[in-house]
Formats: sequence, C-alpha cells, structure tokens
Amino acid sequence: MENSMFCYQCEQTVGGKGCTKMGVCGKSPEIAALQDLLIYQLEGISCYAKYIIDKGEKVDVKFSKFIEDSLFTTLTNVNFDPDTHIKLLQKSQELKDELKSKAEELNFNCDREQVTYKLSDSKSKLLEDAKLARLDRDTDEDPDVRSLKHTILYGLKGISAYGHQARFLNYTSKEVDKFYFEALAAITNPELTLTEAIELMTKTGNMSLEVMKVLDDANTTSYKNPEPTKVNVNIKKGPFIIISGHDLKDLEMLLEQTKDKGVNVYTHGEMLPAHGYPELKKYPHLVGNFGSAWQNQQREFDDIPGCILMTTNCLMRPRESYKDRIYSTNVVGWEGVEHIKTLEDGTKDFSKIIQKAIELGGFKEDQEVKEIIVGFGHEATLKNADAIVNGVKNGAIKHFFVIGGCDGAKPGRNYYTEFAQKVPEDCIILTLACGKYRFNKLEFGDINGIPRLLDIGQCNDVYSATKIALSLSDVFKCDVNKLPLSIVLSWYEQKAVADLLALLALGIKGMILGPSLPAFITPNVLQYLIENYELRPISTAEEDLKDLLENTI
Ligand code: SF4
Ligand code: SF3
Repeated sequence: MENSMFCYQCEQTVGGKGCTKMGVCGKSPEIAALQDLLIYQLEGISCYAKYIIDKGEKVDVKFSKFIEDSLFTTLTNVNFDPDTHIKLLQKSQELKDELKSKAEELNFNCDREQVTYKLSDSKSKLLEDAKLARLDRDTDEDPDVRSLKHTILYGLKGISAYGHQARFLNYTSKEVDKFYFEALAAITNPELTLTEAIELMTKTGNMSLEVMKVLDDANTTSYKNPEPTKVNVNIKKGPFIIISGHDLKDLEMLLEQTKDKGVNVYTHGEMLPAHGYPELKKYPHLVGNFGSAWQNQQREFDDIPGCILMTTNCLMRPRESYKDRIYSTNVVGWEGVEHIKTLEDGTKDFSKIIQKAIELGGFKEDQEVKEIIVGFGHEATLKNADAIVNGVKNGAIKHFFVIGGCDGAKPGRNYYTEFAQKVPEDCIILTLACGKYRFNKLEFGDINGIPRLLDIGQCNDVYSATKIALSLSDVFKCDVNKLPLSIVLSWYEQKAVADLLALLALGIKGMILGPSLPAFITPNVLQYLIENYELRPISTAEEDLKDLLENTI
C-alpha cells in the first residue's frame, strides 16, 4: 500500500475511485488514519457488546452513544481536528476494556483482530497501527461482500448523525442503539455471506427509517409541526450570526441567547427548514436564510462582518478571512477553530460568538426582501391531501417528482436545476436536503393554489416524503410504486447513503441516482440493485423526464 490514505466514502472522491494522497474534502492522511483506527475500535467494542447482549445481559447506553458520536465524527466534512480523534481513541480503549471484563466473565472467546487489538500509547504508533484498519487492506474477502459491508458502514454513519441530533433532544431508539453493535460486529465477520450482507443492508435501511422517525418525533414535538412559511433570502442591516447544519436545538438555544441583544440570526444550508417550525419561527430575530448550499461557503463566508456557527456537516477548510469568526459545536471541529462545548446540564454558552458578532458590527444596509416558502413537512402537505388527490383525479396534477439529496461542487449537478426547470407545469416537485439550492429560488407557480415546489425539509425528512407517498398510496389504493411519483436523488455524503437504504428497504423501485454512482458499489452489487430495485444512474434531464413521465397514470 504505497498510498498514504484510502477513503472513498463520499461522492467527490478522487477519480470516482478513492482519495489516496489527500481528501478532496480537506481530510489529511493523518485524520484518515485516526478515523480508520477509530472505526476499527468501534467494531471491536461492538463484538463485545453484541456478545453480552446475546447472553441476555444489558449494555449501558453510554456505549451506543459513544459509537454514535464517533461514527458521526468520521462523516464527511464534520471533524478535521487530530486532538478530538486522539481523545476519542483513548476513550474507545477505556470502553473496550470495560466490556472486555464483562464479556470474559461470560466466557467470551474471540480472536478477531478488532477484538484483540489494544490501542498504542503514542501518536506515531497509532498512525502505524492504523494501517491494520484501512478499508483497502488486503483480505481474502469476497469484493461484493466487502462492498456491502462498506455500504452498511456508511449507512450507519448517516444513521449516527440523525441519532445524535435526536438524542440531543432526549429522543432515542433502543433498536437503533442495539443495531450499531449488531452491524459493526457483523462487519468484522470474515465469513459473512452475500445473502447475510444483503439482509443486513436491508436492516440498515429499516434502522435508518426508524432513526428518522424518532428524529421527526423529536423535532415536531419540541418545535411543533412545520407550517408553510415565507423566508427572506436577502440580508438585513445589523450584527448577525449565521447558523448552519441540521441541529434545531442549537438554533433554539442560540435564538434564546440572542434575544433582545440586537443580533440577527440567519439560517444557512440545511438549517433553512427550521423557519417552518412554529417554536422557532416565533423569534423575530430569526430574520432569514443566508447563502446557498455547503460547497459555496468559502466564497459566501469570505470576510463577512458577522459570525458563523457550524452545528453538523458540512464544514470546509475555513479561509483565514473568516477563521476567527467561525465556530463549531457538537462533533464538528477544525484545528484552530473555536469549539463551543455542551455543558453538564445539556446547555451551551454562546456568549463569545454573540459578543464577537456585536463587535463585528454586521451588515450596513437592508437589501430588498426576496422570499421563498418552506415548511411542507408531512403534516402540512397532507393537510392539502384532498386538493392533491382531486388534482390527480381531475387531471390537473399529472405527476410528482421528489428531487432530493445533497448538493456538491461537481458541474454535473446542473442536471438537477435543469430537471426541475423542465418538469412540466402540471407536475409537483417535492424537495428536501441541500440539493434544493440548485432551484429553490426559481419561480414555479402553483396548481389550483398548491405550490408546485414543496420544500419538505432536511435530508432526514426523507421520512416525511415516505409518509406522504405512503398516505397517497393508501388513498389511491395502490402500491407506492404504482403512484405517479418518481424519485430523483443526488448524493454526496453518508446521510444520503442512509436515506437511499431507507427508501430501498421500503421497496421503492425505479429511483435514479446521481451525479455519479458510489465508488464503494461493485458492479455485481450494482447489478443486484438494478435487478431488484430498478435503481439506475441519471442520464440527461430530458431523457430521464421523458422516461419517468411514461409511468404516469
Ligand atoms: Fe475523499 Fe470524500 Fe473521503 Fe474526503 S470524505 S477523503 S473527499 S472520499
Ligand atoms: Fe447537505 Fe452536507 Fe448532504 Fe443534509 S448538508 S444533505 S451534503
């Protein structure tokens, strides 16, 4: 292995094959090594935990929480700080030792390398040891089983991000907490068969749905169901903080702490749907949405007279022009960027960032207001169910397109703008996640009062999309695959993998995926997905539209 690292977990991986010298995302070989070793340790911990559970004993929830936080730390564009990784590695050994004693009391005997490995005590040795844990290490494993194992691992990373967000609001799933152990332990099994790996992939999809449901409960109970809401996408005069990522609780805490301080709060990226939640939109200083999707942040944050708070993915290398005004929280981190910790009581102290925003002075003038509408989660959309159903029955609505997923930097992503623009006027577009920035400021008009572009929410709101689709299939008394509905996905990082696996587990067929296919899917696994789910890569917007519309009732 002459390459200094190997990572192929996201869509922008070098040459569609793997990052081997340096991550396109900014991940260094050192971080890559520490992340590989961390995953390896999580696998070892999981072997112990699974054994203990199989013996009918309990495993404390702190182990699942640790796995969840660590997996999330290794998701694309989340954490680039070596110290954070080393601390997590040290903690992993402590937890592993704790489970080891308990498992041995129960006669555990296993010689898998992830189980027997003991963490070294110096950074240089850790980096050396990490070679054992590389995803491209030599094994005599069937490449298709390995491909499925990696798909499962990446699905788990997505699940961990959603689980982390829900847990912060005190919502958890025991099933998901246990599944981390089951899946990670299975990945260490050299004898896992193709059939078993496929079953585990489906179960990962089911667990992804489960965690998204729990997160939906957490968000809609804490902040009430989203409702259609206009959001200004231009700027207002005054000091400001831009909050990015997916974590609504961080936004709530920030809004509370900026109350009456003369500081405006803007959402950025995946935080946009927050404006639809009654318990968040009630704050008058939540003034609008700033910028666009994650890949434009370096340009959009350059030299702005305010602060930025990153709550989840996607963080890019901060430019010097704003490194002193960008802050991270939760598992997000970058060496030299100030991190805001969660205090013992679960709260956070945002006073530093607020103070800094006031010092920076903010925007000097208001821009003309330009509004878009968000807030079409399952409740709000299904409130219009009668109008939607009648529209379909009387021919006013021909087809629904879910155009959802991540945005990214590749020029090929113009496909999604083009696709949305070409969707005929008698069709409705449902959208979610940050890929929507490719078209959410365009005018789509309405069909008999129903907006033609319905923003369902964040990537985890794929759950909302499935709820809407399943309700429609109930009304029309047909299988969801027979609905006049097509799903056009864009992927970038591993939450999209979790979303895709959830949709496959529900038996949804005929989805199209782009801008390119995951590097970790082998030709045989792809063939399996084509044969069983009719999943296919995007071609041109024109051809795909024509093809999908033929499926109209
Ligand atoms: Fe490369 Fe993506 Fe891995 Fe970053 S996360 S190193 S860009 S494959
Ligand atoms: Fe976007 Fe990073 Fe995936 Fe949540 S924020 S969808 S890319």
